Amino acid sequence: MAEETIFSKIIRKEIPADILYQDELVTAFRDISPKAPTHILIIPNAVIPTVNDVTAEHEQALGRLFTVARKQAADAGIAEDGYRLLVNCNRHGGQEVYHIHMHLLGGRPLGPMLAQ
Ligand code: DGP
Repeated sequence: MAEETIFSKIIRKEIPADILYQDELVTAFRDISPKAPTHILIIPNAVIPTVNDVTAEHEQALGRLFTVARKQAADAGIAEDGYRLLVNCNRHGGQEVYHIHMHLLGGRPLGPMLAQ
């Protein structure tokens, strides 16, 4: 069993978070430290630590991250202008929380994909 993180507590509503959407597979909530006017995290409810741990079993939940991202972007009014979906993996990717998550960022021009 993969180790739980603070995100499992958010999924179970044991700690506060601004949850925008939840179903049996995924949860979407606002990032505590937003890097853009819209910054939403979309996560599977099951603990998958990193992209390196993904298997075919996870395809349904991970596919849903995209359908929820599309809907959240539309609801936030940023679909037309555009946005960025980002998944960090391990140290070089800058991953801080070891429960796989998709960042939905938008609401302003985001600039080049990488700082350098
Ligand atoms: P990453 O670097 O890809 O692992 O991003 C982790 C993100 O999770 C980071 O943008 C901040 C966010 N985050 C960390 N702890 C919490 C929390 O307790 N609540 C919420 N809403 N976001 C959190």
